[in-house]
Amino acid sequence: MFKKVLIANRGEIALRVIRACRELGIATVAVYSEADRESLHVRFADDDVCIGPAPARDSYLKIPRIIAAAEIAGADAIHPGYGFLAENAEFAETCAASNIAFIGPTADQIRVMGDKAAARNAMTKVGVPIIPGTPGPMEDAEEALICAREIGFPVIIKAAAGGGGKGMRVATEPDDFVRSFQLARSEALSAFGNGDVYVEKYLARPRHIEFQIMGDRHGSVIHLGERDCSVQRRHQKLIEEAPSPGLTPELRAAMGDAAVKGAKAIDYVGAGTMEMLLNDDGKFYFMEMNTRIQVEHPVTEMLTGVDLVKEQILVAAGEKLSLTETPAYRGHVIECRVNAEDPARNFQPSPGRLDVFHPPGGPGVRLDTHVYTGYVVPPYYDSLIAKLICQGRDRSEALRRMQVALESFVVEGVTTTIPFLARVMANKHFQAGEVDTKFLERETDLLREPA
Ligand code: MV4
Repeated sequence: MFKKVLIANRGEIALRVIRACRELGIATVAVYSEADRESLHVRFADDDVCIGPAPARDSYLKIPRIIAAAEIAGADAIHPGYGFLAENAEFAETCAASNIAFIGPTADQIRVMGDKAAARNAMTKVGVPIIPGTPGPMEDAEEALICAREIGFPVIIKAAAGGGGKGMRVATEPDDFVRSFQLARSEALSAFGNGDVYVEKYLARPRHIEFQIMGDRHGSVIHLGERDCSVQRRHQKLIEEAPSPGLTPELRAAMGDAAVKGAKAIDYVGAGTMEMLLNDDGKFYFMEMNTRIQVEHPVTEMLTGVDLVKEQILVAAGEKLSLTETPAYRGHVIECRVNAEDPARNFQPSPGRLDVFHPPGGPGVRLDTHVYTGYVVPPYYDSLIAKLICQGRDRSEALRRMQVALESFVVEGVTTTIPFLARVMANKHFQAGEVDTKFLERETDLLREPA
């Protein structure tokens, strides 16, 4: 087993990884930017190294500084968390070349899933359904238009190097296709340094359903159920839940089988997520795979009782997964992301001092956070201050627990999304489980405090 793990991250996920290491008896090293000197991850780790100024590009994204910190502190493994370098194949490669275990998949696995066109091909080969579209990237706009007509409008043009909603354009009719295609190509080139784009059928109101995958180096790949992440805004997830209220047992089984088959196709090792779209006609498609632990992983942890971060560490050290099949589900789980943002002002960040931070609690309530009364939310990073996860015997108990928890959650000094989340919980469509990726575009009243 590893002796010392460096956590190449900050905030709540750094604390989450430190906890898992402590349970396993592994020492920890925190890295921090000058803006995070007072952060809990620095205090809770056994060792800490400052890696540069506040902007992430000068600290949390600097590969040589993180590798140097690991060497100085004597870490034999690095956990990347999510965001920052978590899906950077070059970072995974540099770790390996420096004799440091990367707690995650191989660089090749990150690379193939990072190229969304290559990922589609890998899935097609093993019979995992993909959204009808071009077999690969298209260069010529007129040729692409011929394909688009065959696919049928509306279509969506996606950057191969994109993902998570970056570099996408919808073309509703042939007349605006060529212009959209050229724009998508030049945007992809300037955003990712890679102008490859492909074309897909555009689904108007899909649900976003993702399956949690775990694989080990002994050939075992399992899924741990799905999460419904349809409530999003500008590709930022706000609420996640499991099981999805939109799946029948048959659909769940079919999607789970496809997710495992897709991950097995690349001999996937570690924690990963197969993102799928479920169309309103009941058909599902692979969309992309995330090769990291995700923000919403606690939903699955509460649903299954499995510690996913501990499994990641065990698997990276060459051990077998602690379970051989999908575990039983324990009722229903909902997660709300609490951000220091103002929903009425376009979710504008609201950094600053937390004059009061009084968290909720009770049975079935989990709060993953790095903040405390007096903590100053810095303006440099994403504005997540807490993840509130509530479990119940069924959806209505989980939902009620979430409502009570949100009502008793007191944060003063910054504007937070707590009142907005409480309004979503009280929304009749949300309560009925009728959500899709356009939910918030329809229910715009939820963004403002009622008069
Ligand atoms: C789509 C789509 C509809 N049709 N692809 C958004 C994130 C990125 N991973 C892909 N996304 C989408 N791809 C086709 N062919 C709709 C979206 C989409 C979306 C997907 C999941 C959750 C929220 C979303 C919000 C807008 C668009």
